[in-house]
Amino acid sequence: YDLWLDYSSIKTPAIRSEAESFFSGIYFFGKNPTYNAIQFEMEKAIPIMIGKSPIYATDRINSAKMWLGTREELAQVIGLDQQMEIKNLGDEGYWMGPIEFQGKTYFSIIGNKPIGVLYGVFRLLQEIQREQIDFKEELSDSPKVKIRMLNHWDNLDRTVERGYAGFSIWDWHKLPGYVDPRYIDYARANASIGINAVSLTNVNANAWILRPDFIEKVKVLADIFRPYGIKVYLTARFSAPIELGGLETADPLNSEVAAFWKEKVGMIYKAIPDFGGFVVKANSEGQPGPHEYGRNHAEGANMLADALAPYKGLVIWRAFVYSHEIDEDRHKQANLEFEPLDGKFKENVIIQVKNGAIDFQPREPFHPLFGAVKSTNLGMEFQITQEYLGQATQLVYLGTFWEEVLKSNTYRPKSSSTVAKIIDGTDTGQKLTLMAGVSNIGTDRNWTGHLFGQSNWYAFGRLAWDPYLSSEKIAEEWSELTFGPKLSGIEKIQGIMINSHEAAVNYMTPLGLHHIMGRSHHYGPGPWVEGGRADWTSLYYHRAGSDGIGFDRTSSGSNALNQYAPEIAEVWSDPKKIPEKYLLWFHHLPWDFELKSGNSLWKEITLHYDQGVKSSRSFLQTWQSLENVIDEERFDHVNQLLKIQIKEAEWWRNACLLYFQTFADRPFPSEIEQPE
Ligand code: GCW
Repeated sequence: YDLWLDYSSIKTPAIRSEAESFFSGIYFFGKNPTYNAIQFEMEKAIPIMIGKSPIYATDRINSAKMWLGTREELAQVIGLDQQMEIKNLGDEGYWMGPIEFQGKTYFSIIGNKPIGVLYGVFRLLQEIQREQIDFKEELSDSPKVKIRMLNHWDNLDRTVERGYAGFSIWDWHKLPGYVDPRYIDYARANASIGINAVSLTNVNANAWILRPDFIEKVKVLADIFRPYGIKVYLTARFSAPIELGGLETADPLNSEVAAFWKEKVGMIYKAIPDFGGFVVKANSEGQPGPHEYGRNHAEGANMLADALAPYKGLVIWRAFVYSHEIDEDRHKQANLEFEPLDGKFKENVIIQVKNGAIDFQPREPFHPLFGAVKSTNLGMEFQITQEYLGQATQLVYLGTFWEEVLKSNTYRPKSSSTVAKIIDGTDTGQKLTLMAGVSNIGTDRNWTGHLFGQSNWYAFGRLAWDPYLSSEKIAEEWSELTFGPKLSGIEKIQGIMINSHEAAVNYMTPLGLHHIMGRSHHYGPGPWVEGGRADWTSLYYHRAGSDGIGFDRTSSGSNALNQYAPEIAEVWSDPKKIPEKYLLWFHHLPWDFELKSGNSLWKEITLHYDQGVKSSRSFLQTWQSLENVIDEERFDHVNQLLKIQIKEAEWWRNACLLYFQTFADRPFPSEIEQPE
């Protein structure tokens, strides 16, 4: 339950005694709810870490040993100009280190705003917990992305779309009267990794959330989250003017519709003065939107943006749009709809783009909208919940995958551009930057169903803060905070994490295969799924036949490749040059096509599936070698789940290989375990 905030006793004597000394004279230079949150956290952490309660200093010189405050507050003792470096860290950054003053050393944490101090304190506690702090060193950091947001796909009846960890933690029935302590722990966890925004409700939205009685409930959550620097957003159902307002239309250009939204927004800001804004899914998968009225996404988004602008609220409009009525490769639809609107969105609109063009597949090449537009705010949407990645029974650490996406070279707007440099504004100049992650949180005691699901929540927060961090480093941080830095064999846990995503891709969708999972629940294999709308069938995506397998997205096929920069289109359109992990995403190739290894495509597919199973078995073996060092509860939990994971890997391998063999009409190579 305590996540990575599961504080434990510090073993290194030097760190322990220094911490003890500094924590015996904590002085806050001001008073505000965020400092209260800091105090609350210290009171939780410090007694466990050093066996003594924190002591607060009554004066800033004599009894103080640790100074906490903003740059301006600290100007009472040290000049503002001595702290110029801190100024450049922005509203949320922090600096920490020793300050010498009148012959005495004060370990200090300074931000430009109280929230920076809170982030600094969390960092300090983590460094101590990992037993690697050097109190003599200076340390500073600030976030590279402005809005670091969780998207909950939580329904008002507490079911969670694509949620695998129980029910929604938002207990609408008992709110506003009953405040579950979990809300505070949720805020602590998020603040400890820098998440500063949360959209509470499903993007397949229910208009009721915008009713005054629900806003009263939302207000309670917003009030709890505020000291932790977290802003609340809600999903807006585009047809709410009809459903709630009694209007006959939701046409964004209709004045009554605009008035409806203005009134709603006004009502919300009266209750929640720092409300973040709306997240909107429109004209996708049957959701209402401006297209019903012959209007485009910009006209829809801008109408809401106008209502929110007086309060500095934002519209986060999703680019995940596709419709089977459009006879185009689904891969292409977002670019087809959004590229022509480049420059037409108001400045308080951000277009939130999934990492890939299809839908959170186990592996996807980056979305071609990144780099394709010049004057549109773009934000990233990752999926933390493992909809297509084994849900809550499989250990799949997503840090490595997200790092791969963020590091992808887009070649636009600059030849050196990467996805990270686009979404943090480095290469685009974009100020309003966003990274959103679809939450994997629910009422399960451990929050995420699978213990290692916690690592994905953690990794998301860290990458949103700094999209250039290495996933290995993040795995190190999380595992040390979760299991203790001194756990012998901790590097084995990190090894499992780092290899887990590639393993899942191998036994699910190797070599660029995609969307071949069970229909609609997306759990387990279903390459045979057919019937109904074409783009919800597996056949549409893998296109296996006696002539070969894969989706031709080159100029002889859908030409989706053309939506990427010419440098990419050129290389990837050659099946001999494209990174093989994307091969069948873009090419339809004969079973005998020769790969870099010298193997035929058929053989290579079988080897990947087989390798996936082998890797998952090796994870269990490694885990079991840690039986004596990990507590029984967590050992058993993961042990049982890894056994399920092996079964599921075998299920994937057997189902996919036996199915594809009916087209390939070739034997399985003798070196693999024969599927049955
Ligand atoms: O991944 C798909 C999911 C839908 C989801 C949709 C979306 C919220 O299968 O459940 O709906 O994406 O992102 O809008």
